[in-house]
Amino acid sequence: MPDGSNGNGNGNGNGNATSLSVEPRHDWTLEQAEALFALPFTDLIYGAQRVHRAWHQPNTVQMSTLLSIKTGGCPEDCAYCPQSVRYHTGVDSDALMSLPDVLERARAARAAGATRFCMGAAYRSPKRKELEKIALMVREVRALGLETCATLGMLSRDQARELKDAGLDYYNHNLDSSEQFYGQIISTRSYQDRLDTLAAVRDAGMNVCCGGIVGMGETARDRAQMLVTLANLPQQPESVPINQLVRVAGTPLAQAGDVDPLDFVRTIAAARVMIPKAHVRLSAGRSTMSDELQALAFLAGANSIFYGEKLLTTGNPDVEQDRALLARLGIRAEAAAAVPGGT
Ligand code: SAM
Ligand code: DTB
Ligand code: SF4
Repeated sequence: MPDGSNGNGNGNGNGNATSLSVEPRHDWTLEQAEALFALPFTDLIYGAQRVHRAWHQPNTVQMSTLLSIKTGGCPEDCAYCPQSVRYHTGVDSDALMSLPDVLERARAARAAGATRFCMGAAYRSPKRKELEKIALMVREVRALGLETCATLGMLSRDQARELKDAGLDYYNHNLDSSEQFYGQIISTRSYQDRLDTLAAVRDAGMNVCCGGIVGMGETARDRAQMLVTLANLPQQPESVPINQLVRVAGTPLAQAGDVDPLDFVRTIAAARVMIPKAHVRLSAGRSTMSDELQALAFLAGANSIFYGEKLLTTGNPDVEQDRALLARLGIRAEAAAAVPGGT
């Protein structure tokens, strides 16, 4: 085929890896996204690489370290989550960590090579006093020269502005899946609640970190639909975490079926194509992934990881293991965005 066509064109410009637009589009249809997921595997990866190299430095990953600053006791009923008070998972409900303890962990993350520090709290939404304390944490962590991220549940517009004023760079709030599937996973808040928080975060001027989970029993169509929703937002997220479900005993999804690893990689590749400028994060689930599967995810356009031996309550590969993997692959850590340096 002298024109480089792979013969899979479906007339909408997305069935052919060489015709995939490298520009962000906000008019994705579900049919186009499903056609992307259904491409021959190497065509999809090739398309993702083309998009990746148009916008990103190849062979670099952004490294974020997570800290659970308030663990457990959450009133929400997210079926995947070990921190919901409704499930018996062995995760205790702790108080909000103190500022000195958080700063000690942030300094350690910086010393290990992380450039972003992400503080997670098991809240439905933060209360006034809690937000005041967290805003102070954000200020002080940023003064260490780290980019700051928080994930605290739903935010009002005023709360989003308060965090922005404190210097919060990113807010993580995941759609988790398609609107259609969401109702089977969470009943205590709506998909629209999630979208409203994302709009409040965006309007306050923060970067949006928003993605989802693969492996909860959703279909390929649900994965495609979630990415359509993200891609078609007025402004696409800057960061897109793709988590593989960590099956935690005691949660309703403890017995969820295995994900086909190649379908997981397809989700990463589709996120890369549909949200071209974002950092796509290979997020939860790496502890059970082989080096080869992680290499495929990087090949598919993932360029960010959680770095450090713990996610929020579950394990993550240790730092030495990740350093060895990245060295094997010739991948280096991405430099931090300019954050006013501190102590
Ligand atoms: N409570 C806040 C919220 O739900 O927005 C912030 C913390 S919550 C733990 C952040 C995200 O972690 C969830 O939206 C979900 O995508 C992810 N997550 C939680 N449990 C997980 C699991 N077992 N496996 C994979 N991802 C998980
Ligand atoms: C995201 O998308 N994944 C992270 C982060 N955002 C907050 C959380 C993963 C949590 C995995 C289960 C746990 O460790 O509790
Ligand atoms: Fe609570 Fe967040 Fe876990 Fe849902 S995902 S139960 S909101 S901590």
